[in-house]
Amino acid sequence: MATLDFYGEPGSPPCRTVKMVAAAIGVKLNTKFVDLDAKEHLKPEFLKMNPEHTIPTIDDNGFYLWESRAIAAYLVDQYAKDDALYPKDAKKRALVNQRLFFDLSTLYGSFADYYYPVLFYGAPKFDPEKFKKIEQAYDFLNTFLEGKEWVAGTSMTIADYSMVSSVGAAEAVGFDYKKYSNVLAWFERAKKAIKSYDEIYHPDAMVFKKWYDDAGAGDKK
Ligand SMILES: N[C@@H](CCC(=O)N[C@@H](CS)C(=O)NCC(=O)O)C(=O)O
Repeated sequence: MATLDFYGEPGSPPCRTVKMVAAAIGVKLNTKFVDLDAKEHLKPEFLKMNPEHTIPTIDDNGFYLWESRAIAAYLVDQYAKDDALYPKDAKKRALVNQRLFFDLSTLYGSFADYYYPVLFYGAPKFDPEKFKKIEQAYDFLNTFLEGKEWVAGTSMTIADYSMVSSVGAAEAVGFDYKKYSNVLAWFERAKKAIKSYDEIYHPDAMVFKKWYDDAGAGDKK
């Protein structure tokens, strides 16, 4: 079984994507806990690997890579027994890429933009204008999923894994994704299909919820 070093911490939604994809394709992650509170990600040894100082980061025998979606794509290209999770066919792959970039910039992007100032950077209140962007993103995703089982194409791909992390983070802090009926049906389907869900996903999502509670975020709307 392929093994590589994985730098991350429980609670981080993008770290979850990498852990779930690795589990799905049988890559073993040698996990190295990075304590963001202790600023371990700003230490010179970490910056040498990833000057952008983000987790998840992997070290595959001296090959350093960060950005969860790029890591997921690399793991499938390099180690999966087939290309099901990240098709090589140009059009199929283009659709997966579109959804991954949508997730990065819009679905997870709008979520982070609204929640993170309060959760992590001491903002006293949430900005309601930013909340509208999350709702718009979920409207888009709901539309993409109309009549579809998976977010890109006819089977599960890394775009589903990435968006399960994003929607799961939203679920953990009480965002009402259930009012988007296609998103709700897909999320339930995806959670069942991800074999590592109970082992990886759920405990990590609870850590994320604790961050929300610790920041007293419920009172800042
Ligand atoms: N788009 C990136 C986001 C990575 C990210 O921002 N990770 C956070 C933890 S969830 C982090 O490392 N924050 C520390 C920092 O940016 O200095 C990904 O998907 O990997």
